[in-house]
Amino acid sequence: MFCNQCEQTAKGVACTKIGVCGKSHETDVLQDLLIYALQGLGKVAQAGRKVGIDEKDVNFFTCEALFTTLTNVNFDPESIKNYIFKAIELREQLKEKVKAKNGEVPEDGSASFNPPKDHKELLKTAEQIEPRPETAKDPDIFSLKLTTIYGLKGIAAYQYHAAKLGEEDPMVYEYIHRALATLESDDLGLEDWVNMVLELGKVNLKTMELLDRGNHKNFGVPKPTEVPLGHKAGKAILVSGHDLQDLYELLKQTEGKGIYIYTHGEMLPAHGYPELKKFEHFYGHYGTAWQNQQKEFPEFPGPIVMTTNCLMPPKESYKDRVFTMGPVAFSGVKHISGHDFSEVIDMAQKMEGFKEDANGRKVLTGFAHETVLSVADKVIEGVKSGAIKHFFLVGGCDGAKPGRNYYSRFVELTPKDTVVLTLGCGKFRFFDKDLGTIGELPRLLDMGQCNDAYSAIQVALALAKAFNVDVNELPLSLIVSWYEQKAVSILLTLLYLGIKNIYLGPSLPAFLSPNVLKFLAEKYDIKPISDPETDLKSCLGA
Ligand code: FSO
Ligand code: SF4
Repeated sequence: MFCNQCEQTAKGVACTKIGVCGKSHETDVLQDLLIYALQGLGKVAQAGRKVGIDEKDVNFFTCEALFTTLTNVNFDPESIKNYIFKAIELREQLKEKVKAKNGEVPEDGSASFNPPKDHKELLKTAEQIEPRPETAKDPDIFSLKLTTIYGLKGIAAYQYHAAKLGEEDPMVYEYIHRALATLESDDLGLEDWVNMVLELGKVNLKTMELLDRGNHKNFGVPKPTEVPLGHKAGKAILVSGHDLQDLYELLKQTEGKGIYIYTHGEMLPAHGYPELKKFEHFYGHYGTAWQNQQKEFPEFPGPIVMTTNCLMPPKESYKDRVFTMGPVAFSGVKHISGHDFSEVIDMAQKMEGFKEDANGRKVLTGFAHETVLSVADKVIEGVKSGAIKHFFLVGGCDGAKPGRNYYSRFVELTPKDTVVLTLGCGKFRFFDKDLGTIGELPRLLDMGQCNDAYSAIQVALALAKAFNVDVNELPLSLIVSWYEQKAVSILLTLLYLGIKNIYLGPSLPAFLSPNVLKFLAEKYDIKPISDPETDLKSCLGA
C-alpha cells in the first residue's frame, strides 16, 4: 500500500504497511482501485455531457464513492468492492445511453477496465494499479495529481451532503468528472496541473456555498446557542459526523420516546440550527472531538451513530453499539440503510442510559456568516475605534498526533482586544475556554463545521469590502490546522481566493513535492507553524 493523503501519515512520508488510521493494506489498495474505476466513469460521464447526458445517479454515486475513500470513513473491503462493481455497472449503462445518442464512447484504460471477480485477483490488480511515487514519470506532476485526487475527495464529501439536501450545480459534477478523467493523461504539463488544482479550489467554494444554502434552507440560519457539556438522566443516543439531515431524521424518529440525543465531534454546531434545536430531546454535546472517541465512547451509555468521518477502528468494548451510515463502514459494525433508525432506538431503550443529571459547563456555537454580518456595523465600529485590533481564524481539522496543543496555546495567548473565529474539529482544543467579550461580542466565535469555512470566507470578504481593502490587507490572520482531505480542498479554496500568509500545521502535506511546496510558499506565502509565541508576534506585526 501507499497512502499519504492525511496529516498523520507514517513518518510524515506515507503509510506503506498499515495505515496509522488503522486502514489495512487490502482496504487501501481497493480504495485506489475504486478511484481508478471512477476515472473510467468520469471519462464516460464527460462523453455523455457532449451529447447532453448528465445523469443524477452517476453524479451522486461518484461523490459518495469518492467520499468513502476519505480518511476515517470506510475500513470495510467488502463495502469498497461493492462500490467498485457499482462504478463499472454505471459506466457500462452510461455507455449504452451515449451510444444511443451517437456519442463517442471512450474505451481506453480505465474506461474499459473490468475488475476480476476473484478476490485474490482483484487485490493483485489493485496493487498493480495503485499510484506509487517510484513509477511516476515526474514527481511534481505526480504530487499535483495526488493533490487533485485528495481535493476531489473533499469536494465530493461536501457535495454529497449538499445533494442530499437538494443543492446541486452541474459545474461541480462536470469538474469532478473532468478531473477524474484527466488523471490518466500524460499530456498535461506542470502549469496545467497547477491550474487544475486552483480550479479545484474554485469548485470547492461553490460546493461549500451549496452546502451552506442546503443546511440553512432546511434547518434555518444558525443562531448563537449555548450547548450543555453535561447530560441528563435518561436514555441516550450519540451522533457524530457532519450530516445534519441524518441527525434531523433521527430527532424526528426519537421524538416522544424518552431518549436524549447528544452530539459528538463535528456535530456540535448542529445545536445552533433552529429546525434541529426545536426538538426538546436534542440535549447537549458529549465528550470532545473525533480523536478522543476510543476513550469517550466506551463510557457513553447508549448507541452511537456515525453519519460521516471521522470513525476510528472501534474497540471491542463498544463496537456492538456503533452504527454507520452512508459512505461510512467498518467490518462487523452495523450499517443503517436509508434512515431506518429502529435498531438504534431499540438499543437505546434497552440500555440504562445516564443514571443521573450532570450539569457540566456550556459552550457557545452558531455564529454563521449571517449572524456575524448582522452585527457587522458593531464589528466595523470596533475596528475603527481600536477596540478590535485583530481577527484570527484558528480552525480546521484536528488530529490525534501530539503537538497539536499549539492551537490551544495560540488561542490562550491572543490579546484581549482580538477576536478568534473558529470552525471544524480543530476548535475542540479550546472550545470550552472563556475568552470573554469585546463589548457584547464574544471573543471566541464558533462558525460551525469545517465546511463552514464558507462562513468565515463570507465574513472576511464582507469586511474587506466595508473597509475598501484587499482581503490580505485586513487585520486578519489564518492559523489553519489540517488533517484530512476536506481540509485540502478548503486550503485550495483559500489559495484560489488569493488569500496569503496562511500559517499551516501541524506539519505540511507529505504529498506536496519540494518544488510544489516551494511554488506555494513563494506565490502564497504559506508558512509552516513554528511556536505560538513567535507566530502570534509575526501575525500582529510586532
Ligand atoms: Fe474534523 Fe474529521 Fe470536519 Fe474533517 S471531524 S477531521 S476536516 O473529518 O471534516 O473537521
Ligand atoms: Fe495513513 Fe492517513 Fe492514509 Fe490512513 S489515511 S493510511 S493514516 S495516510
